[in-house]
Amino acid sequence: MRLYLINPSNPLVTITKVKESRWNRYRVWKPLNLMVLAALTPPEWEISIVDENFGAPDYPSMPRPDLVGITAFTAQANRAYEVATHFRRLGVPVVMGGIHATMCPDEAMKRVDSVVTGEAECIWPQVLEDTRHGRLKRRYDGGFVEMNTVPLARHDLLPAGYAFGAIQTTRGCPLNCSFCSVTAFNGTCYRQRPIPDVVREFQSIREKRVLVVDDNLIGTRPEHLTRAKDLFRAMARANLRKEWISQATIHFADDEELLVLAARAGCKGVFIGFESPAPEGLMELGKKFNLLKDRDFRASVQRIQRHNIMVMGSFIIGLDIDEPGIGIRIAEVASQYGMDSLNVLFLTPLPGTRLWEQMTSAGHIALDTFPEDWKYYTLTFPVARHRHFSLEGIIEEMISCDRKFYSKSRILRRVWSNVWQHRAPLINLVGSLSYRSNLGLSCNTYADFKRYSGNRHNRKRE
Ligand code: B12
Ligand code: SF4
Repeated sequence: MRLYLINPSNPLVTITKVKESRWNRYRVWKPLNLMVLAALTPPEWEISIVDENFGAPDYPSMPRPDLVGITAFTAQANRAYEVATHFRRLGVPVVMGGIHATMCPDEAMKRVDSVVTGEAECIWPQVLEDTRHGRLKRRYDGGFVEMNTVPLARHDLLPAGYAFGAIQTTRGCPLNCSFCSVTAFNGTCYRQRPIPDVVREFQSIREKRVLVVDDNLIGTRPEHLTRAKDLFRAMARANLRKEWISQATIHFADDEELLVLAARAGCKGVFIGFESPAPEGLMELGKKFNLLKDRDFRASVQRIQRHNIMVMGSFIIGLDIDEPGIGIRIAEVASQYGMDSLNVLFLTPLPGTRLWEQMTSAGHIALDTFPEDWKYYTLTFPVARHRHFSLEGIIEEMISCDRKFYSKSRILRRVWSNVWQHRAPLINLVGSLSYRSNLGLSCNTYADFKRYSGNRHNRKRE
């Protein structure tokens, strides 16, 4: 039995434009979900994982599979349906799972043979068994699984050539920020994998550098912090010789012992969602926990960096409280905080989030012809109408922000301080060059986007 597991690409995502900018190839991340599905698949299946981010293969010239499994973020949904159509024409059953299928199962069911919602660990073996017996159901629900059922992913199945390996140690987040899908998708309960599983899986990763994909590595409660420390101790004891980056909240800065242990375990960087330079912005996004009284963000960033850990911050543009000039303001604030890198995204209503509910009921979504418009839900296009900005205005804010933060002089200054403070200067340099070279690409893509969507943005918001 032959199984293809496919990660569809979205050509609008700049990191997939490897030909246009060679720096991007270092930013193509492994599709961990497909490596997990492969690990759940019994040995009678011959598995090929296809990651279209390195270029779509010539499917007609490939041997006919018995089953195709496709994953998709919302932004990949269109391409997922194209690939599904190809295989269904050949009579090959297609199963779709992952976040988009979970949030929009009815849409997906019209375009594939079977939809798996939720997490796959307990349900995937049944899907395969049903396929073997020709009784594939239209829909399965995997729900939220116990973390000791998460297998060691099949890291051996993807070719070399990725800059980073990938691993997951926790799922779920109780904080439910308005724009984020994680709480709706992985639940409010913060679930942790057994530490020995994580250590064993780390040992099976061949890349020296690893992305720990957890949404919130340290959780929210004292017992979560204790577990994170235990994990870091176990990783250091195992002498993994890996350098890894992950995502956490700003509270990562608040516990000196945690920072010492993380650095010892190989932590080289954390992505932190700062989201807005204004407290009112954090309130609007429901990210109140960033509002710790008297929080000095610059001092927090420095506390993390003292352990040779980079701080890669993200902000959102297009909140109701944002006014013209917000782009430059974010670039300035990010520099004041001393962040090593900056990722700014447009406020985007993703299906299943609280923001989606708010914006659909208020009629603020401009790009709402689905599934066609999903390809613009990369968070790098303004798909909604924003209170204080025209379409052109908000794009200008984004461009001015990136130009300011990624100017040559600022990049040099940051990389120099990384060298001086022993904080992964190479990762910072490659990331910055990739951002900088994508600025030109983004401007062309924005021009196409304005032509595509212009009229739909013109309707005024109250
Ligand atoms: C790592 C990651 C990335 C990596 C991508 C890695 C990859 N897969 O290629 C990078 C950094 C590149 C990335 C980019 C983006 N990401 Co991202 N990312 C994540 C993150 C943090 C973890 C995903 C992961 O690996 N999880 C571990 C695996 C094991 O879990 P899983 O994917 O959920 O898979 C399980 C089930 O879903 C299911 N399943 C999945 N696929 C399939 C397929 C079949 C056939 C079946 C049966 C089951 C199944 O089984 C798996 C095991 O239980 C998630 C947050 C999250 N909690 O999901 C956000 C998340 C998926 N990203 C998100 C977004 C928005 C993006 C971007 C569009 C925007 C951005 N700038 O961040 C880009 C665009 C990417 C693109 N190419 O289009 C959103 C997606 C929301 C949505 N509705 O699409 C999420 C949920 C974060 C959020 N805050 O809301 N991302
Ligand atoms: S943005 Fe981060 S903290 Fe907020 S709900 Fe999502 S994962 Fe949790």
